[in-house]
Amino acid sequence: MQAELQKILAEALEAIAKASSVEECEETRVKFLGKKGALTEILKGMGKLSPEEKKEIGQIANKAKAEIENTLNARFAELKAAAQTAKLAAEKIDVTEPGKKFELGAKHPLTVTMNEILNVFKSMGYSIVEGPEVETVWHNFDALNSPKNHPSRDMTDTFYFSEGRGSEDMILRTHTSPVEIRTMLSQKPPIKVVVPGRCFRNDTPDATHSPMFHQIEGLVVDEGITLADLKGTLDTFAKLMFGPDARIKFRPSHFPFTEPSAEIDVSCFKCGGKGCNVCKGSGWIEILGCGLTHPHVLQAGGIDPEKYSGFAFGMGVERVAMLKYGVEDIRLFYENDMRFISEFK
Ligand code: 2NM
Repeated sequence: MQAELQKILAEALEAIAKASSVEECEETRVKFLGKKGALTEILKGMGKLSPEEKKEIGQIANKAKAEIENTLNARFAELKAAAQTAKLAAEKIDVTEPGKKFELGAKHPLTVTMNEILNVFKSMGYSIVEGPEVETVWHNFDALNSPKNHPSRDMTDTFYFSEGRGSEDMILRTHTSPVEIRTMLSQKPPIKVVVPGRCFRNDTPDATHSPMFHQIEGLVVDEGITLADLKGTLDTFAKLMFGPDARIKFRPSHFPFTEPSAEIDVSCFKCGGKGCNVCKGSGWIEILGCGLTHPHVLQAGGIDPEKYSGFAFGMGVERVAMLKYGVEDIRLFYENDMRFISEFK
């Protein structure tokens, strides 16, 4: 038994010395000291021995066990330290390497333009409101005094969600005006709001058309609102947006939702009115449509047109941005090409 113990000890020490990883070291521990390990098996057989032999063999066995344990622990520590050293070496960072260059993003030119327009109206005391892009035919057309046979209602112009054209049918809004209807229905005058948002028209894309584009519309409703308020407001807007020398000109026009209606030209911000490539030689640039809110529209919004009057206006954000930045093709706004977007940093 003594010889057997010596043999196990020698084998164990050799196995420990050979163990080249923490895992192998653990396997060795189980093999010799585990519940079914070689040394454990030997000690189980000691019951059959005489008391003297028990004492003698027990001492040898305990010594062998202690030696195996100590050697194992030392080897464990050694291997763990080696593993840690290897890990640190693998993770070593050369702090003198040049850093990765992170390109700073840029605000989209449409966002910049939209915020500029909105900030001008905010400075004049307007609230910003938003509403759904999916609308009912009623909010988008009927409530806005649009004739039942108006071509803008056609499937060739408007995105319908169904075959029907009834007031309850759903479409993608063609302008942000339905939000003004919702505002009138939920707020009492005085109302003074600007409404930014996406609009959708079934247009074939080209340099100046996109089936999705952005509008900003405004609506003011109160007692005694006149065309003079509209003119003063838009003149102030033009000067704050395009500079103190900007002038505006009203051209009669027609919209179903306003009466009278006008289109506004602003003196060319590039040439100041002399004529250039931006204004195509005329000195003027068309920037928005406007008018006094039609009594039918006020009525649809639950507002008494005998007591109240209002004005409204609308402009295309893409158009303003194209003029301002000299962008020649509207489609560039939607391609997310960083070379284009970075030009506006
Ligand atoms: C325009 C031109 C003229 C307009 C009308 C309304 C509403 F809903 F209040 F009646 N909002 N915006 C309007 C008027 C829009 O865009 C060219």
